[in-house]
Amino acid sequence: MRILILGGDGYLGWPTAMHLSAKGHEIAVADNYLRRQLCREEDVEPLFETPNLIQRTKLWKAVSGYEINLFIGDLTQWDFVTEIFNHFKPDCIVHYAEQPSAPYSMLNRRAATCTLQNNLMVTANIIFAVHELCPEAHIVKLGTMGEYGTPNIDIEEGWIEIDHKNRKDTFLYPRQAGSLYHTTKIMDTDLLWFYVRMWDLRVTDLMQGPVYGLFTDENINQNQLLPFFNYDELFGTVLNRFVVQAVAGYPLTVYGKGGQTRGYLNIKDTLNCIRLAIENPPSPGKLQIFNQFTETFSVNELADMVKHVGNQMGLNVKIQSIENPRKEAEDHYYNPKHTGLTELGLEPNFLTDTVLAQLMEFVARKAVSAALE
Ligand code: USQ
Repeated sequence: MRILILGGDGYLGWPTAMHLSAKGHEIAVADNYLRRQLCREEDVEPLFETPNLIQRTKLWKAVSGYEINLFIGDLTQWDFVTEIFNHFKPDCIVHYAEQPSAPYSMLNRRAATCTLQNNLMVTANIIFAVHELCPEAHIVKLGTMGEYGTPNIDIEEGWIEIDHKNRKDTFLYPRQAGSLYHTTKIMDTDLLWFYVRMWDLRVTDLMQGPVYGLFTDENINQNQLLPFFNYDELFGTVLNRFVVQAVAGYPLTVYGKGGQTRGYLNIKDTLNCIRLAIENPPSPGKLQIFNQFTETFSVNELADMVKHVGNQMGLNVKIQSIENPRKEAEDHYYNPKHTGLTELGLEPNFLTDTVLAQLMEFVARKAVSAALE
């Protein structure tokens, strides 16, 4: 298949590009380096430098023999989008091209409008480009479990049947986000669902939880091909952050009571989920939704696991509850369904002590080499 990956420079975009390329698909990536720019502006650089996309695609060619097509530009610009679609003619579009940080989106007006403008304009441009230029193509959109929030009832997989005054109908499961970033993902879902109904698009919306890890089958022993690894309070997701804190001898920053529970997954499983979604497109006029995570943990549980593994490695890991910088429930019911991707064949890579130890050892080696530079 010809697969276009939007946001192909990102934490998930680049590993996805290599994974699908290794499976023999024809891949193109598009990116404007927004994430790199925002990290520089906020002075929150990742743990180690990563090559740019020109360098990454060359390295991948040298390692695998596969070519990845490259488009550098801004997907909020219609001319750039049509240039890519006319040139590459995708069968499938994987849409990661969004400002991905909840705390960044809440920083100030500028960060808020950047998130709104970027996320919604890219989604709108992709919808119009598919409709006008390749109406048969399948859009695989990265949504987030955070669209559902933390309701006091079970979370269904995208849809809920409502029985009201003796009549029944099926609706999108109620959404109630806890950040502007998550709200843009709800708006994306609404836009996609609207145009699925209007134009018979084929869309899969993946409600993903926080991802952890660095290693995939394609970057093993290839440090230059690793994704970004942010550990700061804006772009670092919680487990990656705790791993770096443990290695650095910094107390693990549990926000508030630490009962915040989310559905987590290993980066390897993100790639498998995306591949499974691509291999199982919905029919035209259908919005397919999967909840994309493999196991749930509270922040306290994650901190305890990192402390346990860190202490086994000889680190003296401490946990510290700090005032929660976010407005969120710290103690809540959480029971989301997630059977769709398993039924398609997902075999989860669970969070074990070995997986954590591998990540912590890698981060420790990076810290030593940085100290020697
Ligand atoms: N947390 C801490 N201490 C920290 C950092 C985070 O207790 O030092 C807590 C947060 O308050 C939150 C939980 O850990 O309750 C998860 O936070 P996170 O930063 O790992 O994840 P989040 O901001 O929710 O966003 C991440 C990705 C986002 C994705 C989302 C999936 O950045 O792109 O959509 O995970 S979900 O959380 O299911 O909405």
